[in-house]
Amino acid sequence: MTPRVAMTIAGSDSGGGAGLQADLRTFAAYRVHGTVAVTAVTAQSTVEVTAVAPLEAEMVVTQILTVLDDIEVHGAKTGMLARPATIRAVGALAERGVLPPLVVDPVLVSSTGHALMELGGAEAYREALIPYAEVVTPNLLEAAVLLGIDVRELSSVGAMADAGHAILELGATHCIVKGGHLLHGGVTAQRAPDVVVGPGGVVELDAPRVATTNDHGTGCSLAAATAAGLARGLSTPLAIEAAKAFVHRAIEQAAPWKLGRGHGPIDHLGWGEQEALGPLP
Ligand code: PXL
Repeated sequence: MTPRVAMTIAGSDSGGGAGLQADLRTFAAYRVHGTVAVTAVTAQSTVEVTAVAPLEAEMVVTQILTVLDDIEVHGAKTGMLARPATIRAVGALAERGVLPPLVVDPVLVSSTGHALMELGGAEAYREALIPYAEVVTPNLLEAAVLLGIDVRELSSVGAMADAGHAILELGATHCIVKGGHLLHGGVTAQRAPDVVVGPGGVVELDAPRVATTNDHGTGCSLAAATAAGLARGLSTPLAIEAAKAFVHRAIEQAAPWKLGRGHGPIDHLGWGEQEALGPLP
């Protein structure tokens, strides 16, 4: 058996919770071989991002082309791209048809409020990368920035669906507007509904909110799981549904973990389940 292959084009999280580290664990959980184009190195913990060092866009492209020249890759995701020039360079590869089906997580700002993208990122995503995305996965804040609206306008499932449709007008095929940051408004904080908009219409993927601070890397993992599902040959709607279930389970199982003083990682590899079986050798 030769595994299917996915690629993450993403930044490194030194704390290991988000970024390419979360993506590779997600690929492993899906039994998909993971390849990586690193876009930036971040110095961060579960509490804060203290520094970001982006790579040159050209180096990111070289990593991608070097891998693609040798290995057939069946699905890809972009995470933190750090620079508008990198967004445009990856978009140019997608335009040339060089990349496999692409999941674009339009990362702009970390949950702790640290900028993970230089100025001009939203415009670059809109113009140069989202048009080639099979799936785009903005959270509420990213959707608002991409559309130039106030995030408070996205406080209902209906408004999230409208935002998803507006993002599809940029050229993407599916959009998941993630409700994880939804705190007020028509939908209560007890739910974390994601709204999926695509050719088949609007689907609300609802899940009870898990009471946990171990939620770092959930956005990265959802996009990576969707790319892994596509790499395994799932249809896009099924890949999205499976990804949502995967991340929900990983959040639930990591809820008791105590890794760091801030937002800890999620349980990609089902370690919580193994604990129930007793200690490993
Ligand atoms: O979740 C966005 C994200 C992506 N990539 C890296 C990150 C983060 C959030 O902290 O650190 C490297």
